[in-house]
Amino acid sequence: MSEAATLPVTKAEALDALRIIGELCRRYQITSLDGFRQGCAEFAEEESLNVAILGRFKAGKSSFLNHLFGKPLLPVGVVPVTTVITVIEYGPRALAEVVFKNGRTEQIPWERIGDFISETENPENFKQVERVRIELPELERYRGIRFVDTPGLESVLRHNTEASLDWLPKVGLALVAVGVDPPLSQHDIELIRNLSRYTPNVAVLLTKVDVLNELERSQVQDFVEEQLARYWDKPVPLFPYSIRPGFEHFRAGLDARLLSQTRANAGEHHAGILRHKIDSLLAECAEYLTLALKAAEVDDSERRLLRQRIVGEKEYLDDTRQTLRLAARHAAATARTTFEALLHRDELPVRDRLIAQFNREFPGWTSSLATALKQFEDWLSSMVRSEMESLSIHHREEFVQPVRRVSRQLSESLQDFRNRLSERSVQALGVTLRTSEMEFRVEDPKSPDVRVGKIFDRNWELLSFLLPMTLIKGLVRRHFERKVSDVVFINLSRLASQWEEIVNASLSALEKEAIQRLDSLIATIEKLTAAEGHAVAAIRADLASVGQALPPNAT
Ligand SMILES: Nc1nc2c(ncn2[C@@H]2O[C@H](COP(=O)(O)OP(=O)(O)OP(=O)(O)O)[C@@H](O)[C@H]2O)c(=O)[nH]1
Ligand SMILES: [Mg+2]
Repeated sequence: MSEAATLPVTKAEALDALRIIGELCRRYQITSLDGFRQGCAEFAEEESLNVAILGRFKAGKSSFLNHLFGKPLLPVGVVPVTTVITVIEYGPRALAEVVFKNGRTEQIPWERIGDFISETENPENFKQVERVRIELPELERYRGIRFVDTPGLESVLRHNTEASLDWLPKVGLALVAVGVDPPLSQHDIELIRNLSRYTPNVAVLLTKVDVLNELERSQVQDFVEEQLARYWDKPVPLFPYSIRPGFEHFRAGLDARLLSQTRANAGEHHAGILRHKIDSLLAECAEYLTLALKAAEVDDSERRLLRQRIVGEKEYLDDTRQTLRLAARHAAATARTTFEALLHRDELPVRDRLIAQFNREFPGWTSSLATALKQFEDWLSSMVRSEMESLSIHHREEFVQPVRRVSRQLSESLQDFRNRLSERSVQALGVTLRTSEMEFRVEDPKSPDVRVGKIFDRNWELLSFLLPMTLIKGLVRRHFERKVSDVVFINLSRLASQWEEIVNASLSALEKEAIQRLDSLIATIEKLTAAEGHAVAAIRADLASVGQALPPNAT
């Protein structure tokens, strides 16, 4: 897995092959390969080779890079930290640049990158950062390779996992960070399997080995090597590592055995990886065409039946669509009551806090009722706004939770559908269809701009000039206190409804996208299985063109 086992391709050859696959995908409506095709095209254009550090959250990925660079560049910590893809490479002068999802870029001092990369400063990537790019002159020795720090997988923070998995098609060399405790999980194995679709160069970085004594270390190393050998024929190189003093020889070993070689042969590696990616893509494209070919070869009378056997009866498809719709709509229907119940728990504490504060402020509002009214209105409006804003931030995770849950449910339902489709295709025609569901791209809901409603109706103002404050102070205080309670209640409802509106818009976008994906997948299979006998020759020619899209391999 470490060596590129295939003949490298040039950029021009790769782009030619991608053009052929693109044309076939358009003709046969194969939309499932869009993400992979785009990843390959971007990789073909890259000048440098990406060395990506991937793996479970808290495995020590960012710490490893800081240690390698000898500089506390990336934020690290005991809770999930990295929330944004960060690309670090050599540049003639120090530079840090934030690239936002809308394409805007902003240069920042490198000491401020934590404001964009870390989960505490940029929770759930609400700043909508696509990636952060850093150039450092001291990385001259790694010129030609580009390090990529990725958000940790498998934590409860799903957006982090999604950001990393979405990035996989662009991977060059992958270093999978595995902490010694636990040493290698099923998820790590799945990650390596998934990565092998995109690169032949995967290595394991066994982190935090300082917490073990020498005997334990060699036991863990043997265990990890044995496990990896169970899954892959070719050895996956293993690099023990520690950032603690006394373990510098591990850095030197990694540098000599992996990074320096990679750097010296970056161009060759790049070409080998590109070949690997395009070979995988061609193989997957060929599966679709083989399905079309087998369908075209059966009798016309059997074809309809065959399509049904693969795609399923109409009722089954309607049920699948209905399941997707219901998941989104059920969450939408219950959002308001859930949010109100959630905020109801804050009503008393907020009210008590404001009334206590009010009782401290009120004695100072002495001049006239008109002024007291104005002072009260300004004070209450600003206090309520700040309370609502902090509640909105504090409960954000709970407000957006239905969106995350539904996104996961829809993804799982669609992946189940794809798996069944592949099983049915194997049963009917002996052809597998390797399709995997891309994560949903619906943007995270943004927090609302908290609005506070009008505090008073204007009748009070008419009275306010007539009544001297000293006479009515007690009355006014009681009235104001009641007003505080009412305003808190009304604005909690308003906040619930603002979040409901935002969350429901996201849920409805998710529902729409899920149905579109299902329909587009069905359309692909229907198109493929509708191929008739007279199309056999053309499909064979297309399959041959897939086989010849790249110059032949040595192996
Ligand atoms: N003992 C020991 N602790 C380490 C080592 N490397 C990292 N750690 C600790 O492991 C914790 C996680 O480190 P990070 O570098 O933030 O891990 P990460 O994989 O980047 O985490 P995410 O960005 O959240 O996915 C921190 O508390 C580090 O101090 C090591 O070599 N030895
Ligand atoms: Mg990190």
